[in-house]
Amino acid sequence: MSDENRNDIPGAPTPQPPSVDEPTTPHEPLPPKHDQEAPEAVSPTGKPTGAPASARAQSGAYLTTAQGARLYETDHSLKAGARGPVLLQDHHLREKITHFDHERIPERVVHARGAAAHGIFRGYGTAAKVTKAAFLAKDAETPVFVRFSTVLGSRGSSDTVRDTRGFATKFYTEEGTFDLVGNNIPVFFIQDAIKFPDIIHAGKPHPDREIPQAQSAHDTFWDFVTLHTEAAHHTLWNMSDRGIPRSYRMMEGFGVHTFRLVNSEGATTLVKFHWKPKLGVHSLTWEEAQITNGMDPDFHRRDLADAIEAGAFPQWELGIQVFPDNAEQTFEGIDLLDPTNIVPEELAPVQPIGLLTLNANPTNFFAETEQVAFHPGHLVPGIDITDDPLLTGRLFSYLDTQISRLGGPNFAQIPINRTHAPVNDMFRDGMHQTAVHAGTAPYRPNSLDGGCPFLAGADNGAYIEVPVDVPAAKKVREASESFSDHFSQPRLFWLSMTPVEREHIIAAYTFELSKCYEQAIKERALKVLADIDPELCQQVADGLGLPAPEATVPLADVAPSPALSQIGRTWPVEGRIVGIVAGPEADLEGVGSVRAAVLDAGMVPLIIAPTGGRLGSGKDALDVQRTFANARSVEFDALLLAGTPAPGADAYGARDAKAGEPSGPGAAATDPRVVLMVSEAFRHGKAIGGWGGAETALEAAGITDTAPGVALASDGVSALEQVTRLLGEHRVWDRFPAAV
Ligand code: HDD
Repeated sequence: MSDENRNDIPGAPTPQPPSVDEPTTPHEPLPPKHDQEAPEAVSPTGKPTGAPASARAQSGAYLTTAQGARLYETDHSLKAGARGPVLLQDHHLREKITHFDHERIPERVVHARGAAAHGIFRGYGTAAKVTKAAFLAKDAETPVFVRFSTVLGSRGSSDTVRDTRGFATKFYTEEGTFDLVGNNIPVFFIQDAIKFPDIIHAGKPHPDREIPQAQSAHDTFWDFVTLHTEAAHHTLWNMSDRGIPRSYRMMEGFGVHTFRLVNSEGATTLVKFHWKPKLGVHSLTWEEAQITNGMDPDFHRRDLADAIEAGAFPQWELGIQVFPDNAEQTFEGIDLLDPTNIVPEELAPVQPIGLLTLNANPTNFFAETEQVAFHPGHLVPGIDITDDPLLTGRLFSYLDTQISRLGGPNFAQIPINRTHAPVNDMFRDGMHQTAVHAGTAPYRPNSLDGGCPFLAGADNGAYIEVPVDVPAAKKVREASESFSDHFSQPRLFWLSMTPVEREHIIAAYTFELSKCYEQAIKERALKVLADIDPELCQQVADGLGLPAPEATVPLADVAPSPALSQIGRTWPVEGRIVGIVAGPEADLEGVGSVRAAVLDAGMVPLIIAPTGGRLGSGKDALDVQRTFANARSVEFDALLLAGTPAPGADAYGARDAKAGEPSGPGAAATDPRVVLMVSEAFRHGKAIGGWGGAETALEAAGITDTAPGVALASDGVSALEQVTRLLGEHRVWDRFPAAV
């Protein structure tokens, strides 16, 4: 604010010392950008949801108190003289500090760290035979909000830890909100919700020192999962590459439980929900995950937000596996009520029923990502539950936890949690009530408010539970006998893995168990592995330096399910990050053309140069996005080593090399940071292309130009063509097994 304007405010004393000038003169805020409006005022499709504009957080150009009184100063407390004591009567000071003191709310007891996005779900209409859910109808479009998360870590923990990932979707349907609260792993550690506090206490940091953070590599976790062998299947998935996804955009999602669908005739079907990512299912290597933890703890959060901001909207197909709703609730001998079981896709194919597109980042992390409250009991007509004892416990837990996390029973009124269907619930008052309810008769029946609200029937969209038979039985604290096979399904998963994936699993078990202090826990873990597969057990035992025990159960004769492997298919490369390494005398024309070609292929080019700024001059100058000092190989899906225009030119910054002794024959011409980047990229199975002198960097890293996945060409664009083909398979799998 200029001094001239300040004098316009009647009675405002000249602040002491003078305030910093406002960067602009006061004016009314610009109309909110589409995605800056409160989510209840406009959905991501741009459809107004009927909420008043006054519900928006900010209005007016002037800084005010919470009561709307305009402020002339906010940088100095009210004092008795510039050097005197601060006065208690300073309401603005007290209000500002008090509000700040209460800014944090309890983090989620599990899934505390997450990232989310808005999007749209479009039904294909293919599920019409099995469900009457209106949002699944052909071309029906429903706004959604999806939150991805890790399970064990605190809010501030790292993204790329080994853990299960949450995949929770809120569908704001016209028939009420449907929440599909799933994970990226299709099975769960326990079969009964009563054990949830136990598994989480075991997985969270030890209660004495509160370490380790966001890790399963510690005694209590392995103590629990080896004492409860029903956890063997989920644990094996965690130790596989699924435990360290490359990106939230490249994860499958699973509803885990079996759900019951109801069609318009009242006929029921059992289903399992699957999310299939358009970009394929891909993972980090363990070494990449560890380096990323330090280099960019927000790696997955940033990746999701950047992709959406760049317009590379991630997509998933929703699919269902369909099973007859029989009295036994089994399919091909697999108990559908046991959440430690999958049904192989070869036995029941996943049938696509709709498409999810995430197309808008949250405007405010706290208001949306932090305050969103999911619940597996938020169902719509056409979708019902089964008697899975894990699901039943969840139906209690989620509402209960929100009451303490969000401070009372009115969290459904928080904008991100508001349903897009009309609400008339007769719930009144309570902490943080923001509605002004009219009428005098919040009870039913009543004759004072005209009898309103009325009950709906099936004809006008009431949610009516399916009247399924409940078998006559004795009250017992027991599991069904069919829940007692804990090893056939982990064996099925193990046998479905390719040799590279098995190597990674062995390395993960060996790493995690070697972090345990208790010998008895390691030995017990080996016994569990022996009952899954003797080869797996032997290899982990070798790594731990322990004898491999014999199996205690007959090994199940199960057919592998190739659909469980992540390797062997090709996928779109959209959104992949290609690092272009350019030395001090790089072929700038070539760098410019390859950069354009990367963009044309729908990928993201990042130029890595010795220093920041621009490469070249004039209109063809290129911005540098990363420097040799701040780039690390884990950021890139592939590397392109730019050539030099003349032989013998300074290809990769030899003159800037400061640290480390060069090691290879080409080392004299290569900055050691480039050598590290290239050798890490190679070790992690990444495609490496290059032209005109690129071999010097390869030589320096001890890599021959005939190694698998190395594409040297006469120009950058030809090298990129080969790299793009390699990227479709995610990694150069021929380079494995390697110790990563
Ligand atoms: Fe849970 C959060 C997924 C079992 C109790 N769970 C939570 C979230 C996801 C899942 C994705 C984070 C939602 C968000 O982003 O806000 N949980 C699962 C899956 C399970 C599962 C796929 C098994 C199939 N959960 C489970 C059990 C219980 C809970 C058995 C308790 C008996 N889960 C909770 C919770 C959380 C939660 C304590 C913490 C924060 C929240 O609910 O909102 O209620």
